[in-house]
Amino acid sequence: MARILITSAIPYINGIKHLGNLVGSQLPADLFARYMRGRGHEVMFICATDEHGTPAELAAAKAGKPVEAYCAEMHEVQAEIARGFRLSFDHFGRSSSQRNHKLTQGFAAALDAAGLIEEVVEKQVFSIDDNRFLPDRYITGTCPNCGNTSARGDQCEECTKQLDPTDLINPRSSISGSTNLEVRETKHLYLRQRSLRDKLEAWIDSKKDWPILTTSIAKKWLNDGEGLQDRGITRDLHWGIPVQKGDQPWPGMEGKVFYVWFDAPIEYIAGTAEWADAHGLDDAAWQRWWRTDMGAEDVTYYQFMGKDNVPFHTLSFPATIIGSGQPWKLVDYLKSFNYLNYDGGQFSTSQGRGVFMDQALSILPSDYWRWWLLSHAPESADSEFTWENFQVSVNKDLADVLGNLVSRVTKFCVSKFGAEVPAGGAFGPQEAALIADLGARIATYAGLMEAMEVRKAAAELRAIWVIGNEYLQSSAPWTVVKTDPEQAQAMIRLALNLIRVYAILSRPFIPDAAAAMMAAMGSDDWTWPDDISAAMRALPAGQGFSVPENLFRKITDEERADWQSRFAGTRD
Ligand code: B3M
Ligand code: ZN
Repeated sequence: MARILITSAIPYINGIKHLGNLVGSQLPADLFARYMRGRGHEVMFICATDEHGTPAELAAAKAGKPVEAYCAEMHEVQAEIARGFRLSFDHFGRSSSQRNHKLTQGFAAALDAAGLIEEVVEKQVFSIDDNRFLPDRYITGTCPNCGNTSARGDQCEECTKQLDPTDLINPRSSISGSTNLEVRETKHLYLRQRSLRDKLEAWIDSKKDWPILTTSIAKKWLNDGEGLQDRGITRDLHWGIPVQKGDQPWPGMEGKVFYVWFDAPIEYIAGTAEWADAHGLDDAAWQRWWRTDMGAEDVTYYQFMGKDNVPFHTLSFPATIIGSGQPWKLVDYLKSFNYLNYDGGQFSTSQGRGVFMDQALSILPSDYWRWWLLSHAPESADSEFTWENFQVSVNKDLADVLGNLVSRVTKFCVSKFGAEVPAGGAFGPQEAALIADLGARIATYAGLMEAMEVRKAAAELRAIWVIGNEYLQSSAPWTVVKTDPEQAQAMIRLALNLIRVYAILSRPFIPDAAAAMMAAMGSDDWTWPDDISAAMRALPAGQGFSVPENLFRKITDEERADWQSRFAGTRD
């Protein structure tokens, strides 16, 4: 049994996320967590809301609420939707927690003690009309790297380049739109990342098995232009973690807070501490996941995120960890995703374009979305959500292939032999061939799941459903029953066992349907079918089963057209 730590990029608190956000981090992380638990490993799966920085302040201001209240409310909203999508976090934390305050201030103190913090009097953009500094997203302008005209002061979402507000061409205030800006002096802490460059490069180079998408982004920003730059890790904002050196004040930094991207990844650690607190456990309980001096040397740590978050996780956060000189766990495998587009354009939170997580759940159960999103995950390239494609996938894969097999087999058995696993006959060559084929395919599927090849794993799972249908097609128990009912019983016994095995295999993708299938088979044995021959004989003859009601329904053309027009515009 291995110990597996999994973190998903923590979503910004500023509103409900769209399906593109979901498929880029939380959902594939959940798939992996569920799979690893299913294989009997000890898993710690952490996510949280990212509550600091300009996104939170701007959204709270727009909602007309104090930022603390706004964050508390939105955290609950996001937590509820995460439950709706069956995201199986061990803990869904908050980056504004006291745990994160303490850890973040502690990291800053350790970095300072290591000589890696520099106090810099820098020039920041000040808005005369807004009477305030405009850090990060408070300022919008043209990206000097790619020309995107709506780049924000912290990063260009188009080309992923990390920016400083003063880098932007034609800058304007995100609050008022004002261009009446001037540059003023203010003192900030800088993390001397440049002096860690060689260590970071050696660490990245040691990750031979990372996806190209991850390493190419990391290397690009490591070697871009003058190379890795020192980064300001504090801001002139009110909301955030106060700048302190551990629990001591930091002279000259009063009234300032840490930069959101400094404290957000630390929340992965803090979230695990919050998990321990929520369960009444001591510090050792979470430290054994994170401190290599406390038992974490045998933990394997996986991170999941969209490509725009990669530079922060391959350079900034590792710089914090390595620079601290303390024995914290570094990520072992970083799985990153391209973007999911929406019906000929982009999903956009700021423009409210696309399907948002709450809207998705209001029209169909989570399994439908989970299946489509995961089986179309934007791994090797960007991918696109279209309603046609969604309808086809759901109707074919879920309703025709999987759902139909389950309902056909159970209904046939009830009508011919009763609602119990039939005892007659024995498996013959056709059954042996299916079992052998299943064994080989399950091994392939497991390999793909372990490698986090999400799309390929989905395709293999679907193929496993298909061979069950093919078996039924060719063995035709509905015909055989007329001449050899004993043999038909053996076929149906096999098929009922197949439903249980499908429940186990499919659970990471479609947990609700899997639970319904397992319950219908009267079983609660989720043991992975390593021994497929035994697994196909697991249900004892005579055991009662039921016909699961409406495992999946089809999406009609009318519904598709309706949703297409309902979600064509922008959200209020
Ligand atoms: N909140 C950006 C995002 O939601 C940011 C991720 C933080 S991960 C530590 O895409
Ligand atoms: Zn750009």
